[in-house]
Amino acid sequence: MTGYAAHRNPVPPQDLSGIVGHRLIYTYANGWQYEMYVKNATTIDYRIHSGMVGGRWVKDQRVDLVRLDDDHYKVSWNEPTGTSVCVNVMPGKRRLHGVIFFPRWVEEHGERTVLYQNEHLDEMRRLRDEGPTYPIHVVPEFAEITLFECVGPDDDTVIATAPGDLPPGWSDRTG
Ligand code: FER
Repeated sequence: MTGYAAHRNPVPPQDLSGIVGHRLIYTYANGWQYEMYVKNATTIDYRIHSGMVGGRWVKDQRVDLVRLDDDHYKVSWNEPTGTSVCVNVMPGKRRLHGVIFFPRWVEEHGERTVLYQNEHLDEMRRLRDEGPTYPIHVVPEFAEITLFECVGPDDDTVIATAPGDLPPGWSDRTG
């Protein structure tokens, strides 16, 4: 057994109970307001209250969720539209950092993605495959988490309404 470096396990403890089953509402420094429900360890539902694709909403998006450290999680995924997202979440600090990687066609025609995506999955994949994909529009922004609440896992009623059909001021609730 020579020539092989023994190495330590790089994975920190993966207790996800501090984020699974929670709803977050947050506003990026560019003013875009998002809501994410961490439905379980592999799934999110979300709504986009304002910004480049405000009005868009999605259920059951499969994600990679990891705990990086105390009060620090990372959620990463790729959308049927081709958009990729990585979000670092620090609930206790009410701090978040997201990087969104938009394909060129979404940057040019974001309005085509403003819908309840679950009813248009084949259309989104077709638009993704038609492109254009490049150059990718990279949007890295910090955000303040204005609401962080435990609502319990696997609840389909947490995000069940289009962002535009909520009562006025609904996303302003803090806590
Ligand atoms: C986020 C940033 C971007 C987020 C979702 C997106 C739920 C999705 C973007 C898109 O597909 O248009 O923080 O959180």
